[in-house]
Amino acid sequence: MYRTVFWITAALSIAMVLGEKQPKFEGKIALITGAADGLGFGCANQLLKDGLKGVTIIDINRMKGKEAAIKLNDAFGPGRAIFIPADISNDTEFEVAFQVSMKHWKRLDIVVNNAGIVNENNWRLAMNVNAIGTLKGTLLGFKYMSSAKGGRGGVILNMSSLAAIVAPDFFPVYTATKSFIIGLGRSLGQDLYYEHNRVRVVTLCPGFTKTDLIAPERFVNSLSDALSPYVKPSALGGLKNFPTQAVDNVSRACAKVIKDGSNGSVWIVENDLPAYEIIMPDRDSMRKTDSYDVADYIY
Ligand SMILES: *[C@@H]1O[C@H](CO)[C@@H](O)[C@H](O)[C@H]1NC(C)=O
Ligand SMILES: *[C@@H]1O[C@H](CO)[C@@H](O)[C@H](O)[C@H]1NC(C)=O
Ligand SMILES: *[C@@H]1O[C@H](CO)[C@@H](O)[C@H](O)[C@H]1NC(C)=O
Ligand SMILES: CC(=O)N[C@H]1CO[C@H](CO)[C@@H](O)[C@@H]1O
Repeated sequence: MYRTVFWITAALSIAMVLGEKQPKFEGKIALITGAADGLGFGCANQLLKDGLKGVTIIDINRMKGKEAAIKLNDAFGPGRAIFIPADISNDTEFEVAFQVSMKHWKRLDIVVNNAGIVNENNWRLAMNVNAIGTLKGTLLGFKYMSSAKGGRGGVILNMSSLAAIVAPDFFPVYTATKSFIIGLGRSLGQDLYYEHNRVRVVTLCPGFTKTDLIAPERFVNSLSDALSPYVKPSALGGLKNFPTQAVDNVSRACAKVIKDGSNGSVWIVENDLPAYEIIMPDRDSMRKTDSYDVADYIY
């Protein structure tokens, strides 16, 4: 509770200091995974609204993916969105999707690694999609955008989750996969890579958002009670107690962080408020001061 109040206050004050700048993406091309619906679709929609020239939607769901491209072309004009079906946990399919996108648009400026699932029972699949899929997407983003490899540079946004920061008890595998994304982004986002490749890597951690992922019945069924009978009740309590936010508001945060996020930066968006950047604490400040016994040091 205190934490929530703190974050809201922090978010409000940062929002007031920064003001709301309108991001602009004229002439730019984005590739977004898991964009047939939910956050990925919302982010595609927002980037086009902010002037993006074109978007490639990657998704495993062919029917929804096609519909998504049609919806975007209806809203923003023909030829603004294409759909390429691919399973991002399959390296071959994922890379072919990048190649087809490059052939079509002749350029790439923004990659959003958004595809993610909750599946605590099939945890290997969750790892493959959320962690390995994002890593592969990041490496492909570097391959096709790096100025060291003939590209123009660009931005990679990896979708993590507030779960990676607060570690709720009801989905440890999801939490771990989203933590992987933060670690990768913080390391790969540093100047060592940025100066060489001109590819910024930024990470966004949304709180609970009104997508299919958290429709209560589906959500609870994607969890595992193998290690505790209280997992599902805890999750239902969590859904009730964590405020859920609108996709549109997270989509605005997506565009903002792509536009303004510095290399390696990590952002939270929650409670329908503007996104705010977080700073990882210095490790000395993380030391629990009474965690050792003086006797341990005397021989
Ligand atoms: C990956 O995708 C390719 C092309 O669709 C397919 O031939 C291959 O069997 C897939 N690999 C796996 C492990 O599913
Ligand atoms: C996200 O960003 C990090 C840092 O750039 C990168 O290492 C990672 O591969 C990207 N994707 C994931 C899932 O972390
Ligand atoms: C987005 O957040 C604002 C408050 O910041 C809220 O008034 C609005 O309803 C939210 N958008 C949607 C679509 O719910
Ligand atoms: C060029 C650039 O923006 N570099 C920044 C990358 O991130 C580090 C750490 O956050 C900054 O110190 C650099 O200025």
